[in-house]
Amino acid sequence: MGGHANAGYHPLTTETVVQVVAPLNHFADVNQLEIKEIGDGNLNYVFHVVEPATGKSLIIKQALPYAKVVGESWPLTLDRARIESEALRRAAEYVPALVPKVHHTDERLACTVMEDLSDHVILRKGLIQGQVYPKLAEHIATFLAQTLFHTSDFFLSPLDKKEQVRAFINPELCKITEDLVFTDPFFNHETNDFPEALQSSVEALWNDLDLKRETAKLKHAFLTRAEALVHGDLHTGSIFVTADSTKVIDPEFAYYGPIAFDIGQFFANLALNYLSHFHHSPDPQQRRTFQEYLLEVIEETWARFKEQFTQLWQTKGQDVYMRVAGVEDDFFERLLEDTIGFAGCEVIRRTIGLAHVADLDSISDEETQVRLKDKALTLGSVLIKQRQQLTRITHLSETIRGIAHA
Ligand code: SR1
Ligand code: MG
Repeated sequence: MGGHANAGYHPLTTETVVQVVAPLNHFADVNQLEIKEIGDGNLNYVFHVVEPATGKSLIIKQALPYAKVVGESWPLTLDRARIESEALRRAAEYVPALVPKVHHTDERLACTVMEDLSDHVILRKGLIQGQVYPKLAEHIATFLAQTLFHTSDFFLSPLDKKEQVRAFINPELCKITEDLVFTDPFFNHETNDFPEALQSSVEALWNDLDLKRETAKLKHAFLTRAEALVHGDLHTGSIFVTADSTKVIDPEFAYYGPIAFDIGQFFANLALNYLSHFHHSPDPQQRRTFQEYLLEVIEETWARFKEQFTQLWQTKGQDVYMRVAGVEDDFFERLLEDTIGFAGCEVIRRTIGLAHVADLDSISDEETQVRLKDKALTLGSVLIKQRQQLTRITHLSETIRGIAHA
């Protein structure tokens, strides 16, 4: 990333954010704004801008030229801000209610001005607290089916599709996933991070050649299979919720990749939350009910996704082979297998890789945390190695339940 690419860029501050919002004429008086930096993610600044007199507000998200989680020693392309803006706009063509509205994109400053979702909470936080979101499965299934189908070869002409692949080339962010999800956790790599008490389980994983052989296939699919514009980081921290609203945020990792990747990441994060409730829900009955709700979300998301995708396939499918008997069944069969495999990789990397999840890391009792992380490693490994035998979505929920309660 040379100096030229960043010409005119400077990190925003609570003082300079006003220069971005003033030309938008969104607020009555830009001299009366309350501005706070509220970003708690790994990579970016997030400014919350409120005008108390009118109650109007906006979010300004700015990419930094490095990964905030590590510091300036990890340079990172600013182009991810363009990718995120474009991916949100693309999703809004099909599911406007399920993404934040983008008001403005400033490529020079690598920032996006978007709808403020402060009335929502991050799904991960809500799930840790044991909150039930009755519309979650329906909304995420719709988001997945609509965005993935309409950006794929099933819908786009081959020429348009290649144009889209070109527009969403995202090599640096993909490299993060290639390393952090598919490679480093499976080797003794310095980016890994796990408690000492997990050392023998982690070493067993590193020495499991069947596991590595299967993970290599999943990594190869991530590297090569440009099926659709995937969100690329669809964990429960990339989803904002209320009781009746769901908004998918943060598609800076978007690129043309395997359809199963988004679905797998979502399911993996629900599975990790499932495990964490052995700590977060001390009452056994309450815990059981909530854990079963999480499995229902997985099953309902898959069923509704399949239903919607099938309907799109039958009504809008462009390729002549989509009418050939068995082609659709073959597609869904492979999709579920890959979904489960990708879910396994995500479970393992969130447990022993660089970027963890609060669901497990917030467990104060170290012994409990290690015990649950150990189960997570078993689960991830089984999902990767046995994905070909898990041919129904209920096999996935049974596996999560079985390993968690073993
Ligand atoms: C250095 S970035 C670490 C992780 O945060 C992002 O949200 C992605 O999940 C990435 O793997
Ligand atoms: Mg993110």
